[in-house]
Amino acid sequence: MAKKGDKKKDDNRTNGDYTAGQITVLKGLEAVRKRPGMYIGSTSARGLHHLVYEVVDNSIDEAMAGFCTEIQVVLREDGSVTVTDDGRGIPVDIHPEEGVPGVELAMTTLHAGGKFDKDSYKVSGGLHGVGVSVVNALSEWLEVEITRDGHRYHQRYARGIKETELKTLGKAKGSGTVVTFMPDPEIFPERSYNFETLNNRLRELAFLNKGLKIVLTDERDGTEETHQYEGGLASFVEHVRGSRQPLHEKIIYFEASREEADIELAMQYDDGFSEHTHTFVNNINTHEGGAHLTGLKAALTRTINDYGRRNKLFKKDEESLSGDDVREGLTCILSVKVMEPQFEGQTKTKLGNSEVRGAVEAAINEHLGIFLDENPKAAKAIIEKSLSAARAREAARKARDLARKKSALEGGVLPGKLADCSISDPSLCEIYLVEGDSAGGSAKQGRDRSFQAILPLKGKILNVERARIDKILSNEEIRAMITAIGCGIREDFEIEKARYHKIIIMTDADVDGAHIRTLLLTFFFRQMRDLIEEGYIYIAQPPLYRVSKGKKEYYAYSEEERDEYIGRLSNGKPEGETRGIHIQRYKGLGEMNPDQLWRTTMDPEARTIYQVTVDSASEADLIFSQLMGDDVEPRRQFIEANAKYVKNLDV
Ligand code: 0RA
Repeated sequence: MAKKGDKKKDDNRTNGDYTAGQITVLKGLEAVRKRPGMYIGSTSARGLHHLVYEVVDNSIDEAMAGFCTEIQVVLREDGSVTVTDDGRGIPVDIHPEEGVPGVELAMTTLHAGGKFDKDSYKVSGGLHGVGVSVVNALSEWLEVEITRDGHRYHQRYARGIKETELKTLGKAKGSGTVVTFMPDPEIFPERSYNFETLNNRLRELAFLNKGLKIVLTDERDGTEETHQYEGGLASFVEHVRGSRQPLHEKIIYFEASREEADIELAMQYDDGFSEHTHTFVNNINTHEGGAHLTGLKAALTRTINDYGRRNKLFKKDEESLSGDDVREGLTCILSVKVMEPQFEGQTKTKLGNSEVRGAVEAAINEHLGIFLDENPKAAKAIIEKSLSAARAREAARKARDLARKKSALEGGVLPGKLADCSISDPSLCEIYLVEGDSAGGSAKQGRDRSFQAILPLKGKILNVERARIDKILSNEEIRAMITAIGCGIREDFEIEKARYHKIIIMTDADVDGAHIRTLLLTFFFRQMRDLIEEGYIYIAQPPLYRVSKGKKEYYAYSEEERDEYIGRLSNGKPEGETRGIHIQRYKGLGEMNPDQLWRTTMDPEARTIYQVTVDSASEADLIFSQLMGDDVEPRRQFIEANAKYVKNLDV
């Protein structure tokens, strides 16, 4: 370890004489550069965006501690990103044991992050909490500017190693931190930031941190968005609810501070049939739920049943509402902040702290109870809605039992239209959901039947967004899909039973095709969300053009590609000499023969398929509601805008 005042040794560093402390630092950062995926998940676009979240998380921590009111994120034209906050500023004083400024420790020591001063934070967010040193290690260069104690300071690093000492730039008022970093091209093959992806997460962070102002500026095109919500989660619920019709005007909202956790909840019922619950722990979306969600569900069921019973709103004494009944048509956001969260589950998004369950349950029992007592009209509407859900559920149960008897939903009998594959290891198997019987026929002929199954779907499938579960299950196309995939839906969903680990949606490259694709994605998102989270859902990309001359032929998946092939076939000769080149535009899959369909869209060696991912579950929730809800206009606009650009459907 370098000792305080060990100036001479420090100077020697440039001569290759490293101190033990510096060697540890270098080894740590080397490890990050060697295996970036271990620290930021991947070096794809996702990992690239993760860098921004990691830096922003430090500023959010400062906001949660009550010292920061505004965060600014700027995407620079040169590809770098600047994150500015008005917090206390990263400490610059010399660390007593390490002998270097606090900021340098934070920037070069793994896991030190902002948490090297444990006393200054009650709770801390952070996606994986790996800290800003990881961003530093993975940046071609990084500059930090700190204002505090009446001065401005600056330091620069390259690939995690300091390039300059911490210097004073002069006197300055106020306080705050500015971090600018350039993602390293040696690490990230793709370095283009997506404004919407960042904007969705920053909006979410603003909702989750009431009053905090977050500005995102894109200097590449001048776009700017500001997020600041005095309503906190109540604003979040309003946002996620979108245009669904509320059952009661006032959003149920409370904040409670308990020993086990700080709790914030907002909820509102609408006249729809889906549930839209999103839970967070220390600003992290807990997709897999956990203790806080268990507490929430228990409290809702208990409090609403209690209220109904006390106020004689149930017809018979024995009538009672199940958890699913009281959550139908509910938009609900729960955010808890926990001192030492334990994240469990496959994706580490399940809260394990069992003590939080009781705290959440008690707080919701209390506050929801008060709301219902004070708002009898809303309470009555909620109870009636839940009772009608209960009746529908009973009808669905009967329908399902009937279907079971016909063994349609049980494994046993697969749908007649399914051309199944011959091998049985799901991890090697794929199913193509194909629009239309004619394309389905070509796909059946063109496929590799050992591992590819084909299920043709005819016409438009049911819009699950506007249907109740009994109606969904009575739809033949949907039943065929559920049976073929094999893992059931919703409460009965078991991912282990999935018969294929790739479910590939293959539709025409036109507006109808886009509509069907959206319907299918809505179905998976609402009924089998884990399939999306597991990365099982894909979208096939059929070619848009065939460019040929004599025996030579190319398939183009975009207009640019088409033009490139035309150029290739004309050997760079001028326009006039392109005679003999034939260009066919495919309007539907049906225009390709089985062999062409195989070579362009189904052959794993040649095809392009997009994996459907969800960056922000709450935003995806909103998009699907908007797309598939009662309003026709947003759906039409979205489908038209995205018909050609399948990629954008990766919500
Ligand atoms: C530790 C202690 C203190 C501030 C910070 C960390 C801090 C870190 C970051 C990272 C980005 N922005 C930040 N702002 C603050 C405060 C020490 C004190 O003043 O008592």
